[in-house]
Amino acid sequence: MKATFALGLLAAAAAVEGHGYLTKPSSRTRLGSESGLDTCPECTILEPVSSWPDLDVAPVGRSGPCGYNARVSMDYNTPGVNWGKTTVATYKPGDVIDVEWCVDNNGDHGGMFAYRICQNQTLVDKFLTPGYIPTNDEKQAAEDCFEAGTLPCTDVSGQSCGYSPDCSPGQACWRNDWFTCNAFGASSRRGCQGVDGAPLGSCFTTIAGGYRVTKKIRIPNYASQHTLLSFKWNSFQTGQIYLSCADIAISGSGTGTGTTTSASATATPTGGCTPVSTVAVTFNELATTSYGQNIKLVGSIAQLGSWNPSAGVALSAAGYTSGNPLWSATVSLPAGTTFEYKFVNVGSNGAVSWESDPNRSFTVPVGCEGAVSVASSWK
Ligand SMILES: [Cu+2]
Repeated sequence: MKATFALGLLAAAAAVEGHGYLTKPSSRTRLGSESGLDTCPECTILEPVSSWPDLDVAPVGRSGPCGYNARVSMDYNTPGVNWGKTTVATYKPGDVIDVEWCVDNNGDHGGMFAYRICQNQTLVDKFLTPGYIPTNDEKQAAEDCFEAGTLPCTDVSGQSCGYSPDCSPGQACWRNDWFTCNAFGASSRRGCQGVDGAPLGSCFTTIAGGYRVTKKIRIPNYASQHTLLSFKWNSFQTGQIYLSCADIAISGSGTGTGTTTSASATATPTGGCTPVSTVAVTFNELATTSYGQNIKLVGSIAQLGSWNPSAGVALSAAGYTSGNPLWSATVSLPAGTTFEYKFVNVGSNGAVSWESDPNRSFTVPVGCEGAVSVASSWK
């Protein structure tokens, strides 16, 4: 089990330095580092707390939604010398924007992360007033507001929004509105650095060099001349949470990006054939297995078990040979359905191993074809 493996490392990992912070847009923490006042921007840590599997349960205390760096006694919940007084970026409501954070090579704890905007200006103003440090109650109230203002991964059409490989269905971390790092114990493209697979040094950290982690978020339909974008990373490996904020403005008329529905974009078939409402989709997966192992198809829609392997679709090995290890299943699905999926290998003892990230995705074609097939190989 992955969880057992991770727990075995916990004692050794607790002393590991490293970690991460928001870099694009420029967070207060990044500006603190660039001004020379913060000698370890990736060390702004809320600890020790319960960071997993419930991502929202830990009180933020003095860390607030913008972070407190105990190493250099810097509270990023108030404007400082070179941050917090002006905005670093202006967006329009509905804009889809690129965001980036940086994880240190020595402290990639895996887990999940989120970007949030609190739409209560009165609360946010407490964090924009030079010389004023919000009380812990105000920090918690703002954190609750930021949690309510999580910008879902799923708001950006075309973005892959999978579930954490270190989380199980039924656990509080089983959610794909947050972004997920790859499996903590993966042998390749592991953890948060594996999300982009970017080279070491692709962003700045002070301890062992950083790896950038990029995603897209959609700015909400909300306007403010000065508000905060808060970044929160919950560690899977350690009882740590990383928080940082960027000062941004949201103004102008909305672009509406991301609000279009995918169904309307699908071409209407022409040529006199009869459009079908359901399509028989055959999945042909080449996967070498040993005796007693079975391959199942698990995905984001109910027909594929809603990511629950025990409710997934069993593939047949009727066509399996040593030279062509074919597993196959046919599922009837509504035309136009878009979903993500993976194959899993279920051992004779019930142990489930998943294919590596990223998730596969598929859209059932709309048209006159009543059957399609999808070929793939175990990855
Ligand atoms: Cu750490």
